[in-house]
Amino acid sequence: MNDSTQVVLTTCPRDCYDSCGIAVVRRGGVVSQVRGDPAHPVSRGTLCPKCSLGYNHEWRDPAVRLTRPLRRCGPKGEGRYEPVSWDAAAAAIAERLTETVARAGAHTILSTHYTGTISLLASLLPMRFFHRLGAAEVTPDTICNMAGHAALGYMYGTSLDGFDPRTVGDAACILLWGVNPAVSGPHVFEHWLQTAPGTVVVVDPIRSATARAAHLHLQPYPGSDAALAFAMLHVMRREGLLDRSFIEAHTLGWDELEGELADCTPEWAERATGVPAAKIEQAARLYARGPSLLWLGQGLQRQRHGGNVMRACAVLPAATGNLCKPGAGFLYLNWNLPGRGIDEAYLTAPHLRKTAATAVSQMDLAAWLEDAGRSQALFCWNINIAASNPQQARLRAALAREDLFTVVLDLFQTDTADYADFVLPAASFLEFDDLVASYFMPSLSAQVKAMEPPGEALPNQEIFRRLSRAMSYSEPELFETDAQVLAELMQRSGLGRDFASLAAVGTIPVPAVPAIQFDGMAFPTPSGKVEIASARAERDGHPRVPRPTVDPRPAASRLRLLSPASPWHLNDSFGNVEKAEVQAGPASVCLHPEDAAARGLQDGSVALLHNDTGGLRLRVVLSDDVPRGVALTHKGRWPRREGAGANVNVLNPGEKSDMGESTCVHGTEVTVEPAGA
Ligand SMILES: Nc1nc2c(c(=O)[nH]1)N[C@H]1C(S)=C(S)[C@@H](COP(=O)(O)OP(=O)(O)OC[C@H]3O[C@@H](n4cnc5c(=O)[nH]c(N)nc54)[C@H](O)[C@@H]3O)O[C@H]1N2
Ligand SMILES: Nc1nc2c(c(=O)[nH]1)N[C@H]1C(S)=C(S)[C@@H](COP(=O)(O)OP(=O)(O)OC[C@H]3O[C@@H](n4cnc5c(=O)[nH]c(N)nc54)[C@H](O)[C@@H]3O)O[C@H]1N2
Ligand SMILES: [Mo]
Repeated sequence: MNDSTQVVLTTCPRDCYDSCGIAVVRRGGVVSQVRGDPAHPVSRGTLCPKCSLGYNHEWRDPAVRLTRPLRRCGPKGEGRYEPVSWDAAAAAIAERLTETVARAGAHTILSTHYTGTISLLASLLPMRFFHRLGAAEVTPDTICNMAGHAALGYMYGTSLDGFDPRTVGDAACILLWGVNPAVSGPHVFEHWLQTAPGTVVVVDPIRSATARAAHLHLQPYPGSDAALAFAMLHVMRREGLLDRSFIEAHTLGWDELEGELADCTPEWAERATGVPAAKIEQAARLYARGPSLLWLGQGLQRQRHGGNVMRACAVLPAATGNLCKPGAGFLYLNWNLPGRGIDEAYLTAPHLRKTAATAVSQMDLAAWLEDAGRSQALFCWNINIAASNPQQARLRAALAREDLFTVVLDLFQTDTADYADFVLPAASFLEFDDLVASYFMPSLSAQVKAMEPPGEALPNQEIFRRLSRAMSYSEPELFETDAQVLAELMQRSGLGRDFASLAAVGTIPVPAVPAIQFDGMAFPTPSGKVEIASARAERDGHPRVPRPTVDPRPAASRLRLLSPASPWHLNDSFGNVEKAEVQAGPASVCLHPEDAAARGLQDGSVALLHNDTGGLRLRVVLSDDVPRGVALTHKGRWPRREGAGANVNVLNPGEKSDMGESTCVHGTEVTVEPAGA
């Protein structure tokens, strides 16, 4: 018997700013523990509690995981299934798809997917199959961050090339706007932000854990950030803190915005945003003096005018010359894959698509799925729409359509899987080789197989190879093995390494030395300048320049409901991890004591939250971490594990923000009252 100890270095591919290095300990050939890699610069030997619980329990428990392909044998939504062989499942799915293409057209087959894993093969290689099929694509980012991408695209030409976090030592000020890394990137928070020498300023309506640890916290009412940004610009202009020569040389349209600033005094902004004028002045001075880093959160842009908010905030670096030098710049997502040597087009093979792609916003998914003319079949992979998408009740009713042929790939029997005609068991990141590109740190990491998948589970990409074979497709791109793709990717990357040599070290920095964002003042916009005024935005029906917008506050009886990231969940992953569930406690809503008292609610009472979209009972927690007028709960619970069979998205109307057909979930409004009323 082999009782030796072996450590496999791998990488966490959850949708998180951290992308932690992991050490998988194997004893006697069996995985005994999944923990942080002590040598990894981000995780430094510990995993966050949620991943540690998940990866050491449910994720490695064959009794909890999906292990065999399943065929539905009861009504949709009920979750009754019988195991079938991979061959039988693939043949039946292929037959139905072929028939659907012939009868209704491939555009009636919808593919919805997101970031259940962000590893490159498991998240991108299946695109080859869907391009070949000609399926409609549910635009992935519309559930998360598309408004911000659109906004930064207008102004800077890209949203994917942020500041290099390794230059933080040069930053005198770090401004975090609508991002809460203490929760959404706990290791980045601990090992990057908390050790940074600069002054930390946080803008968040909630006194979040990140805000509590900051030197200065500005607490605007949700959806009022554009006004706050304009007031900061007003102060900078009044006090001569603008970088006129940078503005002159490298921006377009400043004069169209400047006229607007006169009225945007700190006193005006105090009334509009709730932030004291003195704090606005303090933040403006700190940031303008610089060098300053600006981290624009994904939470920030999930508002009705989220695109405009992002544009307004993104004026700050250009107006103060906090760009193109160490310790300066802004970051949304560092997700420029080609910039890291990854040939994205090779991975996804868009040339396999022969007809124009139909694009569907996640905000419209329920409407599409209830319309048989627009949807005959649905693939869900790397996403749990019955938990994370808006209009939860309407979406579930649509998913229950008997004639909507549905295939779900997941590790677990989720709420979404309960509506599938076929549930296909996916392998977890511990069970196959892949690559991970962090969207915060500029790095490339190996995901290394540490154990066999349970039962007959397979990596996403192998599942689609099997479906390609069953469809009798012949394009060689559809059949390249993982080993071939990894070898080709590494070879094309120009990094001078193969997969094995990357796996030996786990993570490498790419580029090797810290980079300067927009080095050489090269902005990939049509003019080559920072387009504060954007003709492209105007053509798309938006204002030419950002505006000092303030979203109207809810009517007196209503509250704004924010539902950001929870420390015990990673989106809807870990919603079924029992020990995390215990730590998270029952679903709750945080209210300001005065808002609670005005509604006859106390700490521990049960409140009914409702609006035109739905209703949900939550336990009340009182806290002045939330301002008056705002209610706070968290995303990430599995509807099936809640008493009412629903989570917060039963309240989410699925309205679109101003740009990118994207979510404005943090703009949701609810009436809150005692549950008995
Ligand atoms: N109310 C509210 N709702 C929100 C948000 C919010 O702030 N508030 N945030 C939104 C945001 S930002 C996002 S990104 C979405 C995310 O929401 P989801 O996409 O639903 O969440 P995830 O947990 O990332 O992943 C979905 C599924 O992927 C599965 N998975 C993991 N690895 C693999 C794999 O290798 N293969 C396959 N096939 N499946 C795998 C997991 O088991 C999980 O069930 O939620 C959105 N919903
Ligand atoms: N533990 C954990 N980590 C996660 C996730 C998770 O679910 N759990 N999800 C992952 C995913 S998919 C994503 S997209 C990221 C998201 O991570 P973040 O970018 O941090 O986004 P959120 O958690 O949605 O919200 C961050 C903060 O924005 C604030 N906010 C809401 N509305 C406004 C507003 O109008 N103005 C301002 N200034 N602030 C506002 C919220 O109060 C919240 O504290 O996190 C990733 N990491
Ligand atoms: Mo997200």
